[in-house]
Amino acid sequence: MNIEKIKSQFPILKQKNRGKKLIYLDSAATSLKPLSVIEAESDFYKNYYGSIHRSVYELGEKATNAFEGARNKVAKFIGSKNGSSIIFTKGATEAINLVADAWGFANLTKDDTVLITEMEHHSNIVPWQVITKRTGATLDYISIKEDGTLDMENLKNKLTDKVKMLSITQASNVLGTINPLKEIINLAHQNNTLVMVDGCQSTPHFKIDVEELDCDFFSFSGHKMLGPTGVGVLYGKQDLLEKMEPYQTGGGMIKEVELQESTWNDIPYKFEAGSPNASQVIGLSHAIDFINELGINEITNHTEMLSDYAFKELSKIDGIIIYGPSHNSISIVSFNIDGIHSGDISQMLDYEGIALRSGKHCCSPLMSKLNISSCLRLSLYLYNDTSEIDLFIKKLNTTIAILS
Ligand code: 7TS
Repeated sequence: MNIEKIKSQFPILKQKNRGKKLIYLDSAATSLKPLSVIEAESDFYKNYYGSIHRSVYELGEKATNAFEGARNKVAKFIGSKNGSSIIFTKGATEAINLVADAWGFANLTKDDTVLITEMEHHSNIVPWQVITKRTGATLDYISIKEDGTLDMENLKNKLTDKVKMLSITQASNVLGTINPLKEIINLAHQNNTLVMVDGCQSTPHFKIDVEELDCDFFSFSGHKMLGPTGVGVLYGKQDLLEKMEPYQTGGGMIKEVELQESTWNDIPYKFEAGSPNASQVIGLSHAIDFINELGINEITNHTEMLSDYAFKELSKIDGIIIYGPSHNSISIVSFNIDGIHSGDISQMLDYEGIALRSGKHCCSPLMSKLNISSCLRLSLYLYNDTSEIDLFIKKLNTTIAILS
């Protein structure tokens, strides 16, 4: 990949951070946006803006075509045969809440268990806490091992006939661990357990094929994969979505409305109440074009190479503690420096132009498991190169020398 050419397509990389050249190392929180995505949103507002799904006039028709075209593009991108399995939400968080609420409320009882893992983001913990409390069901956690991978023996032991749902991240936003989903989903299905996948960190980095995985639900956010904020996706198997009650109600999601009763629209519209986030959805469709043009496998190779390099260089630092497996394809490396608070380091690096995150990364249970209160996280994407890692390591070493 020609990284210089790629960089030139991200206008924000021309900005400075605290007066220094911006080195952006926080893509797991949110990715930067290429000009094509920024312009796609503005083009929609300038040239064919109209209310979608409800207008006969030409502008509205063009807008509706772009919106529905985006749905089909997303379906293809994640290997779904049917556009009607793709529900647009405002993000992965809303997608998981949708399933926890709409599926969970109708299907969970006090005798049931929802299983998640110790490496989940709060977005895949709290919705399940709330719905298990409301229904009287139990929420249980699969352990992780010392090396930051999932304890498969523990998973097998916990997968009892009480477990109705297993909700699991495909890739950890702190450890970088990639979970063996195919095997996990097979085990769950043999046990009649449904599987919801949080694909937030995996979708930007490697090829997703929901049909091949055979997951029941899959969610991700547009803003982590070059798309706009305010758009995410829930994929669901058609038979499950058809049986589920709506999550939110109002315009667009109904067939008939009478004074006391209403009937629901077909999927996916049943789950898209209100005027949709059309500009964001159109922006996401252009983000997918950008990724497809580069090639998702090329992106995987590049970010895998970057994280291998970062691991190698970081490992040379005295007093560093790195969390998670020493290799991953999503370019995440989390660490602490013995005796120095992670927040102090990220603050000092900020003054060197380097943007990276420190904190709990919305994974408090994982922090407790690792016995730490916070850590630093380096996360890289297709616009990063090894020279940025070199500069980061150099500045990190200076920072450590000052703070030690
Ligand atoms: N799941 C995972 C694995 C995530 O990393 C995130 C966001 C979410 C769910 C929620 O996504 P949202 O777009 O709905 O907010 N992760 C992060 C992060 O690691 N730093 O900031 C946000």
